Amino acid sequence: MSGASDPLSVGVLGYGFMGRAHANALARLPMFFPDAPQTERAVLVGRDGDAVETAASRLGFSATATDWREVVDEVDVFYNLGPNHVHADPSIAALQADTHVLCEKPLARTLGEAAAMRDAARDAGAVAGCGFNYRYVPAIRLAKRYVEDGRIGDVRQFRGQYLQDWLADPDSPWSWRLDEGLAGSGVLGDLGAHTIDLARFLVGDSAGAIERVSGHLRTFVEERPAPDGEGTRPVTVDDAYTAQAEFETGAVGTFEGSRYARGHENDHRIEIHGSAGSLSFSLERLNELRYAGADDRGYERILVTGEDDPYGEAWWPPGHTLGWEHAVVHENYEFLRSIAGDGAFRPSFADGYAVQRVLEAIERADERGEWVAVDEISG
Ligand code: 4PW
Repeated sequence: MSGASDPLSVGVLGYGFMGRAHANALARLPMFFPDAPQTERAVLVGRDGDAVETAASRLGFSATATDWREVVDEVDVFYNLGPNHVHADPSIAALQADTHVLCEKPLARTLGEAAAMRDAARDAGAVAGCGFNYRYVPAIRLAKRYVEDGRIGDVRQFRGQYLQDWLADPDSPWSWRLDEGLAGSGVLGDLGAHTIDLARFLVGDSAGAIERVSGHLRTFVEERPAPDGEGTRPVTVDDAYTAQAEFETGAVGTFEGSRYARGHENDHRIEIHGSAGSLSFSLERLNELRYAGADDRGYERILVTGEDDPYGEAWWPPGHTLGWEHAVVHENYEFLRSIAGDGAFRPSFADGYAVQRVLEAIERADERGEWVAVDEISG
């Protein structure tokens, strides 16, 4: 590990989509957020030695490893960007060595694993963050500001949909995301976790906790072509889910997710309706927030790229839009700042656990065909 004034050494497990997103964020930080703690992309971890070497040279890591056990107590910070089935053990081992951890979402496959991770984080002298990156989209942060400033009034309704289309073709190949043992759940954990996290983030302070939920999960295609072209493999998770929710104040919620929604490649939509106004956001137009106040005849479109908007000063002149990857840069910035002692990082492992509890309640509600109280769920 490095000394007090050295850059933080970062070990990263995974070099797929999330590995690239976070390596990009670490590379961008010194250019756009000069007050961010310095980091060194020290070790990239993956099972395939040749592939990890190639990825490391492209993503700017100085060393590689094929076993996370050799890495978690050798670095200052460990990014767990692997598939869901490798979230728990490496993250817990890192926290036991007081290594800071950023783990991708959903926190774990099961509530039991999530509870063990939350406990390890509680007992560690290290920061533990869960990768709900959409909290760091500027328009989402502005939405939170609007809720806090009372521009929505009393929150009455939260509506969240996360829609994708990459499984609409029944010949799309099988992957780990379609296996319950590897992923935990399907669309519910992969996309629904983001929606539930945003519900907690945006209206949790005003509408309170999610108290009870209904649940409906469906698998449309039961088997898919094996990735190696040899036969098929079973799909053991949901392709789509819907759920209703009730918050502590009596506010109502609806959550929906699908990887089967043709016409929506990656669209996370949020609407909040309150006694004084409404907010509307779509990830397909992530630079915009729409707001309707009590006296407005419709929504006003706010371009969230001004200097006073969240993170606006760090990037381009007003009106020069941002993309998906910028939220990951902001997430890394806040996470590293909290390691340097500048405030507690949220979403924490406790937040990841709280989301997992709602996911579990939705699954139970589906199995039982009735509403389930979230505080009945433990693990
Ligand atoms: O976390 C999510 C992923 O698992 C992402 O934000 C989008 O959906 C992209 O891939 C999946």
